[in-house]
Amino acid sequence: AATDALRMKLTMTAHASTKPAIAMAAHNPLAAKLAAEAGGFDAIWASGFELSAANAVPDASIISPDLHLQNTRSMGEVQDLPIIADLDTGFGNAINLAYAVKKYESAGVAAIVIEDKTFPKDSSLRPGGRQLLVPVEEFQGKVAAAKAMCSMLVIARTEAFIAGLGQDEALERGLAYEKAGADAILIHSKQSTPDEILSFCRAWTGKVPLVVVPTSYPQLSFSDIARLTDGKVGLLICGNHAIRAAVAGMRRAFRKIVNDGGIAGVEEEVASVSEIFELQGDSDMRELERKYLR
Ligand code: SPV
Ligand code: MG
Repeated sequence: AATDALRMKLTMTAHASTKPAIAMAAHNPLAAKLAAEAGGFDAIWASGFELSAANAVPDASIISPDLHLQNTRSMGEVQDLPIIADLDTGFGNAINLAYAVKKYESAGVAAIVIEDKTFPKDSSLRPGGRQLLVPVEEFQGKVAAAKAMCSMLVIARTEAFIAGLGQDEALERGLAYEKAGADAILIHSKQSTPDEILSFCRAWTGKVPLVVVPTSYPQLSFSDIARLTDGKVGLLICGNHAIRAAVAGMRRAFRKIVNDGGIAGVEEEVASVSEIFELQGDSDMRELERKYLR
């Protein structure tokens, strides 16, 4: 059901000059629940960057596949928005991916994103990162394998701009991945202005919607992006704003406690204990206690 809802949202918004679907990043179930509670998001982006950061390791295929799967599944257990799982390069070749997608589908995931870099990957946003792409045919095999083995949406991501290969290569790869069966194409850029992405979107002649992650070019509003790309963007991903908000909030509070030599000064700026009880689903547990504890 979550996959159908996301599919509908993606295809209805793309090509219609309306607001694209918006996904908010999360790195754990609590962040996913807070994103759902915010009310304005259509999906949760189970971000590899966020999960890596939450474990204080680089976003470079270092997190174990088991931890990745378990974290993704638990995000879906505490809130109802569809989960878009960031499978990076697919944990290996097309065969590794073919086995992995079944596990993500069983975990309740609605959509996956796979990217055309070599394994192990490096973060797209890292200055001077090691960005090598696999041959087009090899990645088409990954897209086809994922499509054949599950009914989740398969979003194929090209890192052609990230690898410095230019728009022609990006368009060629996007079209090749659509041909292999991708439901949408994610086009990523780390330029500090949206020019590269806007130009790609305008030149896009494929039929499937586009997906963008405007982390490095945050100037445009969601509706600006929809308008300036002729409605070809069906999904916008806020790539890492949960972990960045968490880090900024903790740093501020920790610094103040150390400087103040006490905890009174942060009372106003941290969540109350009762808010945390509520996020833990405390009232549901009390209800179970009332009914069943004898
Ligand atoms: C992520 O959030 O893990 C992404 C987006 O893949 S980016 O970090 O910009 O590559
Ligand atoms: Mg990622």
